[in-house]
Amino acid sequence: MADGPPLRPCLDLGTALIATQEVGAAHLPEALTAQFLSRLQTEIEHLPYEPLPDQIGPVRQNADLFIARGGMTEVPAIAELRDCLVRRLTDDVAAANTLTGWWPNEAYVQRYPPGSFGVSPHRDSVQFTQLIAVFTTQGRARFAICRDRSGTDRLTEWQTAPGSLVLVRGVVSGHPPNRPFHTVDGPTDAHVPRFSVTYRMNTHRDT
Ligand SMILES: O=C(O)CCC(=O)C(=O)O
Repeated sequence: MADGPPLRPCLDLGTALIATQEVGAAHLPEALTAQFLSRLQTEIEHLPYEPLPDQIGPVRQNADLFIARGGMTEVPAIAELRDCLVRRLTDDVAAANTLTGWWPNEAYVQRYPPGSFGVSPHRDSVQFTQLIAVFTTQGRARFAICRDRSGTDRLTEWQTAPGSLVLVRGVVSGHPPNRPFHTVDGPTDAHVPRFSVTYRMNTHRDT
């Protein structure tokens, strides 16, 4: 049962959302409350993960994946965080009128073992609309916005850590597509796997 809000009450989602829309991405180092972070990590620790394919087109990746969809009833902390994130974006944030109807119907839970190289530079698919929200729940890794797929020119780079949130711009209806190339390195710490939970609204699905 819930015993505290997932997101820190003082979180400045407004500034982060405007930055995401203007420059493509934003980083909030401390987004989750400590209590909720612990609950979320416990929930995702032993999900039935499947290894991601090593390569999809030009994108190389080294992680395990579990996807929760629709009502997400099997993962109540993930569902609760989704509700809270959407509520905070729509109630608290003036710029949220540009996020009309954003309802993430998918949560991608990724586990990066120590020694993984992460995910090479890529853009999220066009079916993921408006916003992509990436929470780190355990471990640390460099997350970078890149000029192009080569990844040689990192425009912005952050250290993700437990409780942090990265927002990435998705496709916005009526605007030219300008999804940023981004990449995440493998876990920074040699013995600690990294876990992330990424919320996406997949327009190719009904729920
Ligand atoms: O695990 C992450 O930090 C996000 C990885 C990513 O960019 C993706 O799955 O598209």
